[in-house]
Amino acid sequence: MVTHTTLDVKEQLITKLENRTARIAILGMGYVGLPLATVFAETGFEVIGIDPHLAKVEALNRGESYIKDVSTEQVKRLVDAKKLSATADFAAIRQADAVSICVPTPLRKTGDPDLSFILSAADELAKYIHPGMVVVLESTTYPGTTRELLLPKLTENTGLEIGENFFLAFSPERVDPGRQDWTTINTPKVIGGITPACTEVSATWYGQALERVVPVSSTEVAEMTKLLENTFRMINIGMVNEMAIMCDRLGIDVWEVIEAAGTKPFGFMKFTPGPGLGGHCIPIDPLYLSWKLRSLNYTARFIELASEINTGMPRYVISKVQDALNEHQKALKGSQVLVLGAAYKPDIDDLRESPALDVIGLLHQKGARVTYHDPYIPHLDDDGVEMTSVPDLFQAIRQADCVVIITNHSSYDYAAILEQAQLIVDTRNALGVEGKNHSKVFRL
Ligand code: SAJ
Repeated sequence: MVTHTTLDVKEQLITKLENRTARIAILGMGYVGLPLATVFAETGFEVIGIDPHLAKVEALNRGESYIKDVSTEQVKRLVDAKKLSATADFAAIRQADAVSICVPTPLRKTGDPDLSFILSAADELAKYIHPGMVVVLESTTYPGTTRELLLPKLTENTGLEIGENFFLAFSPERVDPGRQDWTTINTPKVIGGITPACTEVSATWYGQALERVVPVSSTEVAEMTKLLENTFRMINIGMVNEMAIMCDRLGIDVWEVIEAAGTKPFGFMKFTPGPGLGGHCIPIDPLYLSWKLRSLNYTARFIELASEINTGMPRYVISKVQDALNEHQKALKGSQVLVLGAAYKPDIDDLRESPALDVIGLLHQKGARVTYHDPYIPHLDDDGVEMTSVPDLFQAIRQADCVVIITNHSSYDYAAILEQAQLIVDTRNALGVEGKNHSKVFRL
């Protein structure tokens, strides 16, 4: 029931959001939270970033960025203008009017969703939450999380009444790390509330900073929208990986097939095969959906099949390396293999779920002598095996019995690599036409 006071609460909050006097708190200052904080701060809001990692808090308060997509110049300017600050103390929520939760939603070792970050953020929020607040969850999760987990934690024992003096919504992040053309500001933002008033308040908030907000009817629709987006990518990548395996059996060049199919101006979207599926989103988010459906006695067959194919790609790459070495009468065991590129995709410095780690692990298991090079990843720890990127790339290339291109960073001189390597397995078609039909190049 909307009473005179609750109408005031909602209207007062909307007014503060519209005149940007509302104070913003962002929980989790990672690759989603920091860009979002800067976007709100740039439009005049006073933003406080809350993160348990003191190193991040201190860096931000020194005016330094640790996220490639956010410049230190921008952070310094916003911190100096007192529009952005950071703290590890969740009590700062007490002063906030609007809170965005941007914490990780990884998988446990068992493959089940790990909601511990969302739950601990909710527990902290429940301590300091007050009437007249709007909370938006951005972390990718299964449909129902906001209503079934977050809502009870934020309304039980707090006396808050959802949609009347407290507003809760879900808005999926759509950050594509490293992308310059589509950013937090200009990427349309889907947002769905627990109640229509929740949608109205949260859409008003985000609409003050983002170019386009797309309100939907519920938090479940917003949660499912994100899962459709990422499941779409995972399944199509899995399909094209299986295409690569089938073309190999048929003796057909899958890269030429994909290029040709890509000339279709409608009804086709190009994906390319690779050594596996990396990143903290695409390989993981769809498994939140299949996990939820299993609890409802339904098997999400497309997701499970795509996941099986994608996770099998590193082993398929190893078989290609063995075949390539075999052409040089060499066994994989004892051969020197150089892995080129470790990040999960080109031109970024992120190792999370990178297939390079699986390929390196499998090469070690097979007894190969493994080195790696990645201009963005100076060191890596592969299940306890500490490795350092080789200091002299072309010396390592010349010394390698086989070079495996796993991540096609644009900074590599592929012509020189082709010239100086003895043998190359190219899992990304990085060598392009020069690599096609070249006697020392094997491709997926
Ligand atoms: N990959 C392929 N073949 C392809 C495309 C990608 O093997 O045709 C691999 C990549 O090498 C990488 C993985 O899949 O290992 C994921 O790649 P991605 O391009 O989906 O990149 P992410 O995970 O960094 O970012 C994605 C966003 N990417 C794009 O939309 C292009 C988007 O799906 C989400 O906004 C974001 O995840 C997220 O945060 O969910």
